[in-house]
Amino acid sequence: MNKKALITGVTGQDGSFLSEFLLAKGYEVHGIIRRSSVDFRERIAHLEGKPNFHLHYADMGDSMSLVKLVGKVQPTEIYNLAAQSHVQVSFDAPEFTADVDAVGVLRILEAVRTNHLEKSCKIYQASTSELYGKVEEIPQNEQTPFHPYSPYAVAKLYGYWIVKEYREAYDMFCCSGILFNHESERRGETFVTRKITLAAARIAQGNQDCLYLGNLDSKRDWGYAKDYVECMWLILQHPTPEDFVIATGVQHTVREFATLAFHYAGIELRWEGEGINEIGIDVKTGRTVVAVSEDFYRPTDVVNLLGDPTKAKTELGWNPSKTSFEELVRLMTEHDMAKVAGEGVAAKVRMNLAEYLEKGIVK
Ligand code: NAP
Ligand code: G4F
Repeated sequence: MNKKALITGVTGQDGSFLSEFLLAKGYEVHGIIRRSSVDFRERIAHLEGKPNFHLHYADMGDSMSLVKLVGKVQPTEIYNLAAQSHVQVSFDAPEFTADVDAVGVLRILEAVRTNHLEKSCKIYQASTSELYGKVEEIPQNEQTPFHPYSPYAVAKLYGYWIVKEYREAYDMFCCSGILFNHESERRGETFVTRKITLAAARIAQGNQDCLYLGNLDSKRDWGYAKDYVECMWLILQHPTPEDFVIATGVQHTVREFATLAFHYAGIELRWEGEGINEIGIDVKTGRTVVAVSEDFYRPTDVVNLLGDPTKAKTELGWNPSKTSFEELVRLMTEHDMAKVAGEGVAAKVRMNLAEYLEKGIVK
């Protein structure tokens, strides 16, 4: 049978890497996009026009669009990655987050049932380590109790349980990957890692003075997104539908991430002070280049995530140490150093052009 994947959230970080991965495996890939006033599809622009890559308008909040699309595509695998995925934003838009991240999962499951594809279509649900929230044990594995600690996590908890319920009630092949944080050069710019690597690059090149962060003590198990999408696929190739923790088993603080990113950008940091008064100083110039702002504190913050990937390692044969923390920070920082340098050149060209037009040197 031809392998046909439908990816919700195809424009996101994971959706773009997963599309590349599945196309390389010979899949026909279909992705859901939604209407926006600016068509910003940077992460998948290089895939558009490929014969096996197709985009369709639909929305996780619109059942009818999902039912019609699933019926039209007749996928053999669905990867449900679409979500309002920013934890801090979920405190400001909790209802929207619940609609997309919780009820959206139900809509996908029902779209499969409505089209009578329960026995031919496997479903992967993008679950999250945020379910462990105010953690009850360290490290966290498939048996660790959940304690969601944000509107995002509560919505994702519904997604997790409804997937389990449909698996048991209707014998569907649907599973959750409980993924710990995974980052890349394609990570959204308001997540802490990308915010840091971009700022380190801008500060190193004289385009920004200071980076403002929230909780520097927060600990995360950070992996590389490109390695993690392979696991999403492996979960659906497993003989039985099961849930898996996907993590590296290594933990670092936000402060450690920042120290290393600035190092790769050519700036050595020294930390002084505590809490809201903590600052990161450029050892060479004595300038404060990192400071703490309450604006980035959360009403409840998840501060100690560390995953135990033993089950994924032994049952899926997945390698959690493919990309080390150091390599991840280096590749993201190097990418952003080049991006910022490119922006500088483009700005200079625009300035020169404006000047030449004004002086009539070019018309
Ligand atoms: P991301 O970059 O924020 O991408 C989210 C995707 O969801 C985007 O394509 C977005 O489309 C789409 N989307 C949002 N609302 C939608 C709606 N109403 N209808 C249709 N599409 C909608 O997220 P990511 O980092 O790739 O993460 C992928 C999934 O894994 C998410 O479900 C996230 O919650 C989960 N997860 C991520 C991590 C991580 O560390 N990255 C860890 C655990 C779980 P637009 O481009 O149009 O906004
Ligand atoms: O990068 P973050 O925003 O990621 P967070 O909250 O862990 O969520 C990400 O990973 C989850 C998996 O565990 C996914 F489910 C979710 O979709 C998303 O991809 O924040 C990481 C930590 C937090 O503790 C936060 O308080 O960094 C801390 N932090 C400190 N300063 C900051 C900042 N976070 C952000 N976004 N911005 C800051 O300035």
